Amino acid sequence: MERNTEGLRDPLLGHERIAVLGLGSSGLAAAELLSLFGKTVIASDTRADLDVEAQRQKWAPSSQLVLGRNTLDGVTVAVVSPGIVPDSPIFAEAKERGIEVISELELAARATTLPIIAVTGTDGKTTTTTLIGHFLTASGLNPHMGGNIGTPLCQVVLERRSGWLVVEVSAFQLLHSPKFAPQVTVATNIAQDHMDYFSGDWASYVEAKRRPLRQMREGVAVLNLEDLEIASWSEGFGGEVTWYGKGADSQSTSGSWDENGDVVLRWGTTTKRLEASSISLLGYHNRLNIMAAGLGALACGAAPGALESVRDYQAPAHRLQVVGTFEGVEYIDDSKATNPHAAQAALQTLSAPLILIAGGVDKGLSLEAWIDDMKGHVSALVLIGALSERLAREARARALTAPIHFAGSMEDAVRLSQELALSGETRCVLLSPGCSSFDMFASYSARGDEFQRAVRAL
Ligand code: UMA
Repeated sequence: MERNTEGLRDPLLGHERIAVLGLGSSGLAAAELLSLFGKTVIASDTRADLDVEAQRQKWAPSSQLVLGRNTLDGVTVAVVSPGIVPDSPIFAEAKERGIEVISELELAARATTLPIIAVTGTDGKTTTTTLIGHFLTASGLNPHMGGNIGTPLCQVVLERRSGWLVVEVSAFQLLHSPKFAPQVTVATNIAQDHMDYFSGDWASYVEAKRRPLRQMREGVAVLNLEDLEIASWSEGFGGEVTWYGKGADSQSTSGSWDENGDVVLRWGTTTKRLEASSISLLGYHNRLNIMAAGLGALACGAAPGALESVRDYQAPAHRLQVVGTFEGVEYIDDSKATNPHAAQAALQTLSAPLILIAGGVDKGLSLEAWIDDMKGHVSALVLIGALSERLAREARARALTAPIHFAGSMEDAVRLSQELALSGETRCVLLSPGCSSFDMFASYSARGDEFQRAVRAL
């Protein structure tokens, strides 16, 4: 593993004292990267009880650690963690003092000399990112995945000095990324999400998601033709656009679309058909992800034949993951559905009827379209978490006739769902919460793990 500056460039030339705000995985990786260039890091976190002694050993000796508050003392640039909300007073203070604020993502992109393919959008990012990684690996192109998917990009950049960086980018990261301009950007779709973080400012959320395309002067944009918002992003784009989805077959020389469950990809003079029988991922939304990833990988130079490796691609956990069948009832874990749009895709993919376990953090999003999709699909609704009361109220107001139940824990929700299934006709229980998990769990994966544990304990 590399730990020198070879193959990297100073991301903040001329700046010597840099604040790192927030010491989660992003902040710690940023502090280490800055230290490699001899910068004095003023690292701070609002948590007073944080233990970062082990990581601190990797920082430049002149660095300082401040716990219990964030500080900008004596710095010219601040590297900010994605979890710090835009209306935090620290941003107003930075502005007043003329301190440049950049994301950890931006810092990493400035430091690396490797080509980047970024995946932006609301849903499908992680599946698309891992599929691109899978296709590039099958092509021998040495991809390294990072960003919102889990490993901070600064850490990837510290450890890898050749190959492609395949990066899932979030709106939180892009908000403070004024120069981030990948070689290839894939945009999946735009739906309501994170309105709590953006204080209801929809335009800021969409603009953050669009940012890589606004800033690219050249390169390739892979855009979803079926999403009206994304389709409009080709306007003013400086590079080459390739489309996927319905209608893409009649567009330009490159594109991807569905033909009776097969995914067809055209790239210049080559046409590649991925047979439906070779695709294990469920649902049309996942075929869109395959189209997006296939075109993205081709834009990075993957061999068309490498796309056949879709045959042995395994979806990441907690995305329409079949846990098993117990006493004739099938249990499906879709804990990654952290907004209503993602939960709608699950309902549209699976056969009705099903018992739906839903709820979690109230992100201030519209629930109407999701509730409408529940009609005819859901035979009973089992609600958990903070959104329960509002979801039940709005479901009744929109005339959802399925009975609504409340559960205090995942274990109770699973047990109740089993009773409902065994006393009726429904043979499928789906966890697809439509909300983030932080009211009851550490993450969506902890929530999914808890669901799977409860199911296996039945
Ligand atoms: N903190 C402050 N000041 C504040 C607020 C927080 O100092 O005002 C501190 C907290 O006390 C904590 C640290 O900042 O110690 C947390 O930072 P963080 O929340 O940014 O967490 P990281 O560990 O750096 O994780 C981040 C992403 N987290 C968020 O966007 C909230 C991870 O995405 C990402 O995987 C990781 O960087 C690596 O790139 C998670 C996520 O939930 C999975 N993303 C959202 C989503 O997918 O919906 C966007």
